[in-house]
Amino acid sequence: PSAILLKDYKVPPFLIDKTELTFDLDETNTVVTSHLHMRRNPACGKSTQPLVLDGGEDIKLIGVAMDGYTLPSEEYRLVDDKLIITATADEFVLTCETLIDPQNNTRLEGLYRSSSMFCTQCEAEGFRHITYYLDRPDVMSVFTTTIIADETRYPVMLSNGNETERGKTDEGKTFVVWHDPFPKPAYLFALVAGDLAVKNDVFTTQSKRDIKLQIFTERHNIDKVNYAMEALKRSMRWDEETYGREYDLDIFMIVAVDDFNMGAMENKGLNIFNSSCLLASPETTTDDAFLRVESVVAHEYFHNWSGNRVTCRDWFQLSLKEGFTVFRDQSFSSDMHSETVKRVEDVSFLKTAQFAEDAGPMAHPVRPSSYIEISNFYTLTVYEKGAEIVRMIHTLLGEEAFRKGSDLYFERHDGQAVTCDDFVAAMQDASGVDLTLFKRWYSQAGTPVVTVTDEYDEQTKTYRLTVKQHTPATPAQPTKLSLHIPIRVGLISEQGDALTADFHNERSDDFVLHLKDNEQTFEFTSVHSKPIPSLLRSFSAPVKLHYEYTTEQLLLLLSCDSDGFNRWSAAQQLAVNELSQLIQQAENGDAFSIDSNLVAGFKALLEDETLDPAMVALILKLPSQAYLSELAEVIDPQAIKGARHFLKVTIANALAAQFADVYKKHVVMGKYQANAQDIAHRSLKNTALSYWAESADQRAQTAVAEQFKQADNMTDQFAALSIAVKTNHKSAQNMLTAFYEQWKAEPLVVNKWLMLSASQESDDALGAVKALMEHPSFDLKNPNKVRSVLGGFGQNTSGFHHKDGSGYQFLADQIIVLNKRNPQLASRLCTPLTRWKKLKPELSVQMKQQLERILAEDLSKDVYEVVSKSLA
Ligand code: B3K
Ligand code: ZN
Repeated sequence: PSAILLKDYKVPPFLIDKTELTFDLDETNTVVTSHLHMRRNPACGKSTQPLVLDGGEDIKLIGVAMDGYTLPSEEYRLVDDKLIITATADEFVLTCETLIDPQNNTRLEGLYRSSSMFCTQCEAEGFRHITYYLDRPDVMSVFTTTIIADETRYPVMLSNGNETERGKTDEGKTFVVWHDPFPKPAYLFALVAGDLAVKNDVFTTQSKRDIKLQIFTERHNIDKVNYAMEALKRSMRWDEETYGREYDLDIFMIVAVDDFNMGAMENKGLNIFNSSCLLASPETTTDDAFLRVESVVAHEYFHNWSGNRVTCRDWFQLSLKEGFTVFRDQSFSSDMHSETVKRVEDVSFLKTAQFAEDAGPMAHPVRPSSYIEISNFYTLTVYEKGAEIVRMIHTLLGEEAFRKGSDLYFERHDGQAVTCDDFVAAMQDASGVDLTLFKRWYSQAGTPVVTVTDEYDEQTKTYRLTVKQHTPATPAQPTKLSLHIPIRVGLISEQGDALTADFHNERSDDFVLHLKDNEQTFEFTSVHSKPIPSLLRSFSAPVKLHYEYTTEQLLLLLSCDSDGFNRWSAAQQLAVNELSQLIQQAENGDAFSIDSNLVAGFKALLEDETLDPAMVALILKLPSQAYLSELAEVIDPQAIKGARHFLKVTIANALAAQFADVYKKHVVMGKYQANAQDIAHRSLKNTALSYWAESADQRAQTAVAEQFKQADNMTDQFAALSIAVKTNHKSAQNMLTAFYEQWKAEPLVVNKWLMLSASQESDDALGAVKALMEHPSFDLKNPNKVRSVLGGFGQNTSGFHHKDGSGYQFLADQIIVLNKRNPQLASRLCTPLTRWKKLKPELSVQMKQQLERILAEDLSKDVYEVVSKSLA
């Protein structure tokens, strides 16, 4: 397979003004008829280029006609899934009839079946699996869609826009016509048909238009959509208030489906969701999952402006819509709950997973310059680092100018397919802030390392920060340029108070430094005592920061920094420092020993009742196995696991009484609510329990078992179950069995059970996982189930990282099976194997062997790209 390059972009030779589609739905033989009103693109001048339409190996062309004239077979060609017509007029209507098989579409791209319904997924290039088309985002067309089906089995038939007509065909089937007045690329097309239940609501916009809101699910799930509906209305209000964006159509629909490759999809007026990102009820859904539902509902809704009204010129620009929309959904969640908690969670995720991607074989810029399969570029870099770029622009411009910039962007480009450069240009033009140098963030891959040193001159009361930057080489980018990095800094006295200074004619204790060169010194004057710098406040740039803090300084920042994010960051650094020592001891085969500084810090936190419980819970969470792996030069999974366990037990035993006390104090009374306050208390309570249960205090074991039995909500029940499994509670096995029996009729809960069971460490962890894949609840067609089991197994250190390589071999086997069935899913499952170079040598060779074994297969583009780049 060959690579597609950004530099080869050319405007489309043809445009499609109108697209008329008819679907005669049938499980295995759906006939799709398209009428495409086409003309040559005036931007190409006088051209005679042939018409080349995208298709797929899984669609069968029945016939093609031009202006009603059926083309004989010598007047068109089918080459590499493309339909080529050499001679065309300047303007014409092309009619195509194709035959597709939704029932056997296991790729879950194009039109497919999930349970008893029909649904679609067209981003990025799924539409070509429905009919021949110019399947690229810069071809925007007005769609009219007719759906024909048997009404008794498919009473609900939906597509984008408004329903304009409904009636009976001559054969007694029902037809429904949908018209979407907004021109859109094919990737935003959607169709749903099924016997679905609906929840209705209304949202009144700022200009007093009533929008009909509808959420559709299979009948047994309709009692679980209230939270999503409320979240949708909050999102609509927030986008009006924060960005001045009002919804455009008169109806907005969401449909939940069980089989879905991603979280959700922003199809115009008809979002389609993985049911795991939409359904929620206190009994079956954890706090984290409630928050995820809220943020995904918001994310997809926000795409209506940042994605649909203004879309991408080509797929290299994916972050134009994704980075911006993630930034928007993060800001929304931050406004709905706690700003600091949200920031800590997002940054923690970025530093764990995106930094690892940036350091691995698939590292790519936020705007990639080449790809083999675009599905592989729906990455943490495009999404999360992309959002950080928008956040940095927000920091550089300030709230007000940023809003002017976004207003200008939407006004200038409404109805267009544009580039990341266009976005930055609007921000620059509206604010007057020069972003020329800043734009390198879009084209340069890798995580910059920022190293800070400082000096204080007692005599002149001058404080200097010297800041250096360096970005390590990444595949295909051996040399790196310096970036424009906004570094927010605060100064704190040795007593823990804010310390003011003069800097660039401003007296403050909080500044944004603009690092642009490889090395720069920033001078602060009239600084009355020696400061401790609070660096990179609220994580003002996605970089790795190095500054030689002493333990005392970190403890001071932990207790006194006015920036909540940096208090967390200080605690993380303290924990990382201690864990690094322990990991070293494990690797050397030494007995663990530590004089933990965390104990004193944590004790103070646990005893201070004035603190935000959510923050305390976050600070108490030790750096994860995955984050410590990212930090490691060479990963020794067993050593990391052992070190974390030792530190946790040490802290647990030292502070058992405090954890028991906090556990009891933060029990939430009354009816379950997924609001910030209650979530915070549950989070602290369950974090305390996770420590207490590691201590020698037997009462903790009773508390775990009691909570599991008594809990009236999934957050508490699942927390107790997870703690029991992770601490080898004597009833862990019984609890797992009881949990399955209680919830076997709820697939989303069963997924959690599958994941936890697969992560359970044991001597025969692999055997246990194989048994799970034979379990009646497992289903290879359902990506959520596959991800639960294989994702859980990936966290199973003794099973996945078994020294005989059997864990890696097993994962490779699954990838090989799924490669044909569902290439997108298979490709994502490769991620753990792409880290092979960083593993300790005896594991590294085993992983590499499995990658080589996969590469020897007949591979989809998706899997081929990831595996071949990993071995390069
Ligand atoms: N835009 C979709 C992603 C579709 C991915 C297809 N491979 C979800 C989102 O970011 O909102
Ligand atoms: Zn998105």
